[in-house]
Amino acid sequence: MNTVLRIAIQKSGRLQEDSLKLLKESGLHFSNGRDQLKAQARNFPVEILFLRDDDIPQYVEDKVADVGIVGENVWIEKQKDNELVKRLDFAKCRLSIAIPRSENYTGLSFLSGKNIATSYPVIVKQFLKKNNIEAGIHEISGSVEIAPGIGLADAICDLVSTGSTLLSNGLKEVEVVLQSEAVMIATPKLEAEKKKLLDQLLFRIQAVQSAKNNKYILLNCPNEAIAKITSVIPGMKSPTIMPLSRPGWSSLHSVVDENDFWEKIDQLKSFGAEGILVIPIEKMIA
Ligand code: PRT
Ligand code: ZN
Repeated sequence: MNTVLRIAIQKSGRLQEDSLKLLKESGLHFSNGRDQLKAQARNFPVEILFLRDDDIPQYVEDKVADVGIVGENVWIEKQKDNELVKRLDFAKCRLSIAIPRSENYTGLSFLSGKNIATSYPVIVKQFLKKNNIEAGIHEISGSVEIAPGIGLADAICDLVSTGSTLLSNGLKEVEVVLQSEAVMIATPKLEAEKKKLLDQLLFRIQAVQSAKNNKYILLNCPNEAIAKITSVIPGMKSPTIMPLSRPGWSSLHSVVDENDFWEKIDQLKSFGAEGILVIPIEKMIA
């Protein structure tokens, strides 16, 4: 039988769309119906399993799936025998402690002897232990943010992204316990054939991620500015430079990092660059 790499992703929820997108951008073609439990890629030996995110670390440990995509928060909480193979740069959030806005927060010692409601008892316990704080942990599975309001707990520890849930429940964030994003996990000691497939997939994901973080840039500049401009946007090896029909001018093509994009554009303009075009890159292989 041909080897197939089984990848578990969330069936529905915050991770689902970006997980599917990542696999599709990595060139996997498959159809995903609403109530499907699994899908077979048509052009790559991969099978996709659709599961609840909380179950994914266990399935990966049990080798029902070889690889899974979950929030780092879930991965750490479940403490399963999995390896983190790639950070995926989506579903970014933080796991934070929050208390009623009316309370005066005096630092971590505020939590001593208090009751904290959370869906992440393992992570909270580790955090308290590390900081030498003795506090009660009240595990609840959903709507953690209402716990202080109904007298169930003094504080909560829950995921935060914009902070609006805390705000509308009269809470304030006081400690960040963990920064999280979607991660790819794998069973340790994957058999050689599957490891090869995983490496191919990781290579493609890397190309997709690099492309997202970079832009293709074209500009016109006076020839005497080429050296300065090259020092700002050196590109992958070096920029491509082509003469314009207008004497003394060139067209320069390179790649620029998304993160310092605006700062660099300002520099390029000050060096005399004109007619700057910036174009998205679909895949980028160094
Ligand atoms: O059904 P299943 O068990 O598969 O899904 P789920 O309901 O357990 O998880 P889901 O889909 O809600 O979240 C999946 C993963 O998305 C989480 O494990 C995180 O890794 C990631 N993620 C990113 C978030 C958030 N951002 C987030 N904001 N998960 C949950 N939230 C919730 C949070 O719990 C709180 O209720 O959103 C609210 C806070 O958001 P803000 O924007 O108001 O701060
Ligand atoms: Zn879940």
